[in-house]
Amino acid sequence: MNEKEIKSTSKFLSLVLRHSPETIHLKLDENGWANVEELITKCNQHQKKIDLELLNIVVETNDKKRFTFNEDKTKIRASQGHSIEVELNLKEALPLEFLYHGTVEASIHGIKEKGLQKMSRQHVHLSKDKETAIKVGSRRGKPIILKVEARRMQEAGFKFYLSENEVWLTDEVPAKYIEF
Ligand code: HQG
Repeated sequence: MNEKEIKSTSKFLSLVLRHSPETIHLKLDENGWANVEELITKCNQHQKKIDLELLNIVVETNDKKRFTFNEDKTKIRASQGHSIEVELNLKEALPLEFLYHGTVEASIHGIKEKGLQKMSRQHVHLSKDKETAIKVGSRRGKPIILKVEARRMQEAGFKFYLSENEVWLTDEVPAKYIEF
């Protein structure tokens, strides 16, 4: 099992568990869970070679803990990042004073105008520290880090959720709570 295989499997799982399960004719339940046996079978039928051992390694070693098994390991889902509608039963949580968002220059104009929006995902994603936000922004180019006044938003009635893998999620961030 090499790094490359693990990473490509993680990417493939992100695709089918967050965005388009139909690519491999997989069905997720309303909470985003896929049946593990069905997932393995359907991946293999669609030219993505995978077995339980590889799946276990991907779940356990994933840098962001993107995927979780249920208790008896019969089901698996992505902890956040979905574009398809799923009910994750996220826990509402009390954010720190500030949270961070990594983005790039091309998005700044739109963010100043409309605040941070979900775009194609189910939530706006925020990070608890700048380092993580830099990584998120770097996926698109030279990162720009925005500081979000999370506590003040929360006091004004906005809700925050913490995913199982510790990503902060919210519905939107109006521009007035963002330090550019
Ligand atoms: C931008 C990865 C213009 C926003 C990461 C971002 C994260 C706007 C892009 C997770 C805007 C959306 C999510 C507005 C927001 N006008 N642009 N009003 N509001 N944007 O990928 O936060 O590795 O959907 O700044 O680590 O980049 O996949 O969101 O650049 O946790 O597990 O629109 O995905 O996790 O991009 O990333 P995304 P994101 P994984």
